[in-house]
Amino acid sequence: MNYKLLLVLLVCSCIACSEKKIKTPARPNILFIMSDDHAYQAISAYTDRLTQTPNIDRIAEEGMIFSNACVTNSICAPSRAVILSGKHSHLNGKIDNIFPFDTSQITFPQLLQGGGYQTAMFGKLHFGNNPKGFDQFKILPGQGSYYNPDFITKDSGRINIEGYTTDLITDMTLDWLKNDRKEDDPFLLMYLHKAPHREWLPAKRHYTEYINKTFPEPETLFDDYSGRGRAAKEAEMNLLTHMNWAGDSKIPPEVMDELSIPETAPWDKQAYNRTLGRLTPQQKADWDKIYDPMIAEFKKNYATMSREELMKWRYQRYMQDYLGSIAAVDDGVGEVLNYLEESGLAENTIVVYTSDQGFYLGEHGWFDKRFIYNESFKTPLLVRWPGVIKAGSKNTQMVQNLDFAQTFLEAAKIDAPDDMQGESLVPLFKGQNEGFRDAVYYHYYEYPSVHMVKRHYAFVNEDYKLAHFYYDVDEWELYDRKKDIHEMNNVYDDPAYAEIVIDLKKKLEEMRVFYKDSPELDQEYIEKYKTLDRWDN
Ligand code: SGN
Ligand code: CA
Repeated sequence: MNYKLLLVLLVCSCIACSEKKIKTPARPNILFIMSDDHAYQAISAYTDRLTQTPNIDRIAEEGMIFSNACVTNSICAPSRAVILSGKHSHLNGKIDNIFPFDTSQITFPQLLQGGGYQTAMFGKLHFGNNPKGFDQFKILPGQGSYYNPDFITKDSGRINIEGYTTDLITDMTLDWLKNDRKEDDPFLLMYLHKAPHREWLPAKRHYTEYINKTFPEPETLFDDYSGRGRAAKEAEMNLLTHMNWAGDSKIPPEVMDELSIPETAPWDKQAYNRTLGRLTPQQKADWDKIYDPMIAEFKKNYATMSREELMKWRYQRYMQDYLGSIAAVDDGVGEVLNYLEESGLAENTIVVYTSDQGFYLGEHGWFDKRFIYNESFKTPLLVRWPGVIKAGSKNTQMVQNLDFAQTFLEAAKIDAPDDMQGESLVPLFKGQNEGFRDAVYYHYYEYPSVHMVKRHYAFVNEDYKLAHFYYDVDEWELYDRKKDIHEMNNVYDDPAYAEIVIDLKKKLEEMRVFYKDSPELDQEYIEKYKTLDRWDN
């Protein structure tokens, strides 16, 4: 080989080398997967009591599962605002589902975009306006629909697509990864499911399996709320008395009339027509084929069913559709994870699976969320980051949705603004837990509203939960988390806890000051809420 040829070969291989380098970005990609109302009780990586989610579980098997992840305000749009802004609701201003998000404030996707990330969002946002900081987005208007949904798109305005929403959001996500993503820049991809939000319509491929299943009941299904204050007693989220017969349990309005079943809410029948009314004739025929036998059976038995039997029946019906809706989410997560692997992207991609909050799956006789009690306060969190997180690790720290912004900014090597209020989880990913917070702050506002969960703020550490319910009550609740895992007994007035109450009240006050919350702000938000002539979400 002569020298000239050798030189040419060397130069060529150097170019190839540097090209290869450019193609593997030093900063990680971020795939943020969030579903809506997905309870940790319905992820088999947490418990396989109710269902199997093999694909979501893969993230924990190859990464880290957080058993004490929680939210700051257990409701949809406020949770999303906390995630994007890295600030508590009282500072980012999105305290409820009603008033729109203030888009003049900085969110972490804007910072990533400005810092060289490609950004895309597909699915549910629920802000009342479009997201800033995204190169591409297709979002559902408001709550979105399970079938044949409308999407608000960045490029083509409002469009309607025929199909099952969970699958459509997965397809959009895959399509962006395969066809729109530029190879050389790291990305932030937000893949946001509407499922398993009410009214829980599964995909056709899952109808038969789930409608024929029977699920174990929670221990507290028949809770009478006697150990707690007015907030739990007056909430409207009981499976028997507040869940819609038509909209939720899928008993058609004409069958309700035939059986003289009154609507549980004034929009009970309307909810059925709104959701199932969207199906094409073929989709409706497919639905009826599987749901009709269930309805016929119910018609036969209804007159002789006791309240207890009806409660049990409603729980099963609820779980069949709720868990059935999750099955398609799990399928979609599997498809996206597979693509990351096939394409070689998995190596340098942080994958997060979480929900905008937890959900009651019959615990305390409830569905929905909002409360500080465990099932809605906690949220699933599973994170995979090859090379940083050890496969199969478990973390018990009290992490919050407040922490995502600073976590992603640290991973992307971009400075977080000083006024963000979370803590980066990157050290936790590396197994370094020292110095992480040992208590969290919580504040729920949307009242009076659907489900009638009263306003409350709270201090929570590993051992206790102290909550103050206010506005039309002035009640305190204290739960001993180690002794009363189901939170059935408020021990605030128990003399044995007198010292603890004094100590925790002080801590709660300090925490309110630390996070810049105050009675004045509480009042300001109450006054703002009063300007509404109706609440709507
Ligand atoms: C709708 C639901 C409620 C739910 C809120 C908020 N009713 O109003 O059950 O609590 O959304 O949910 S429905 O009959 O319209 O489905 S959130 O996830 O967006 O906060
Ligand atoms: Ca939600």
